Amino acid sequence: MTDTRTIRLAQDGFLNRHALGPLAERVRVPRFDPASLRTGIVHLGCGNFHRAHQAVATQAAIEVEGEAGLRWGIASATMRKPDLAHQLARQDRLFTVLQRDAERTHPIVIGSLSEVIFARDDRQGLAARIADPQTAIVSLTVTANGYCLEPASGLLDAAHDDIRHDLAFGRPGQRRDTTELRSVAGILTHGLAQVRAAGHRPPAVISCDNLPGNGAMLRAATAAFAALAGDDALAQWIETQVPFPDTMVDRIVPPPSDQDRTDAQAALGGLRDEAALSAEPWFQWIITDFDGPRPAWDRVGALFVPDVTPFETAKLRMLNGTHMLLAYAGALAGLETIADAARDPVVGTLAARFMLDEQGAAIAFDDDDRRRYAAELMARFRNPAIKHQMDRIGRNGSVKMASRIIEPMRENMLAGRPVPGATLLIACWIRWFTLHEQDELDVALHDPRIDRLAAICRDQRHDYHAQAEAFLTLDDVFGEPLPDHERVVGVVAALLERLDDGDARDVFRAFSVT
Ligand code: CS2
Repeated sequence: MTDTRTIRLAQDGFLNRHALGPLAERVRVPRFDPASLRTGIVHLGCGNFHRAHQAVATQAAIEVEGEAGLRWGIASATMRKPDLAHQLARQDRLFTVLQRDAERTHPIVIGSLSEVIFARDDRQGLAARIADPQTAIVSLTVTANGYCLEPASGLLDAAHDDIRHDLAFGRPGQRRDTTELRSVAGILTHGLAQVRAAGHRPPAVISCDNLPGNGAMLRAATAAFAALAGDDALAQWIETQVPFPDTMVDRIVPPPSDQDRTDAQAALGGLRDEAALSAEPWFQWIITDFDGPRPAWDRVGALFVPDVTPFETAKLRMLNGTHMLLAYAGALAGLETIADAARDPVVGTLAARFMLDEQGAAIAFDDDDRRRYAAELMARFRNPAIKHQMDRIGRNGSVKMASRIIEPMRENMLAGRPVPGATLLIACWIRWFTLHEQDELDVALHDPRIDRLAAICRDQRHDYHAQAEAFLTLDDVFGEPLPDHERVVGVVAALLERLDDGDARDVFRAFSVT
């Protein structure tokens, strides 16, 4: 029996490292002493996904390596969440991941963070941390939006406020105090400039965000920043000397809830964990093989391959793209979570068909693999223990649309395949802005282009054709016009009218009957 009194004696009643000994009897804890970790990884974006994905895999990798693994502690930085950084510090950087499915919840305490940093309070500065010779890896989870790219082209958006701010900051590598830097490209460039000046081996920079060719894209963005900052030699060194492997990352991690905190407290014998979060059991991490030291991730489920592209394309289109349809259509049908939508006979059927027939149509998998992957994905979406709200998955649609929806849609059209699901998805997305504009949307709507997009719906209030035309010609979002542009505009306009006139479910039903 665990002595819960011993556990409760712990500081403030929060999870902390002195409690790990007694806790080991009731819950899975790190099999090393977190206080003995040294930092080998600097992570930008200490969000939920990072904590339930790379932090978990790194913990397992440290465990299999034993003593040698202790060099792989993660210094994890948040740019926007001081409260999370303070709370994690209060808990000795420990937190619980509750792995959940319909049958059971499996808690595991994670202790692989050697430091937690709130970027703006950090005296050392992220660029200097990147330049530390002990830093062998810089990883990132900043969301697609966090890279300051133009969505349709995937190139650095030089007009973005944060990029302009960082370009005005001074020549990369020359200023020591870099805490004012705001953008990923700025922080990386300044850090890498210091590495180059010191003559050290550069760290591998590993993007773990859902973007096609995420490594190549980040390399190009960082080199572009260096060139814009006037240092062509640095740009070229970044292009040729710094490894930027592509990755495919996959684990569904909803925002933490009260239920997570309550369940963690029960699992921890009464200790509180304000940083607890839940995740599905599925874990996947596929990384382009690169030169250079790394934790033993390959021994704990990560896969190093010569080319990530087929996995990444399948995941982005079939998982992330279908996620968007479930969110946009599901919310219009009055459903609350992604699991509700995936389980719904009308919306779920529509999504499954869209995933297989449209999003999966051009994937380099054979038919059996494609079907198996699609069935697994739908089963994961239906996991009732993962309560993912529509606004989380629907947010930043203008950033996600190009790679997840428009690219496969364009390929399907060029190959003569029908695209009813993609057209419906676009109509549902536009409808979110119309309803938002009329104060009738039941979910929160976040998008960096919200003002521009909502204005279209306001200005063209009942002219569905004009709305569809204005959205579909946003070239920073959609790129080149679609092959059959006029016809698509007509179909989207007709759908908008039907969505406005009647019950969204009736509109969707027409798409889900065989
Ligand atoms: C989601 C992803 O928010 C989104 O865009 O589609 O966060 C998704 O849950 C993960 O990529 C799953 O690996």
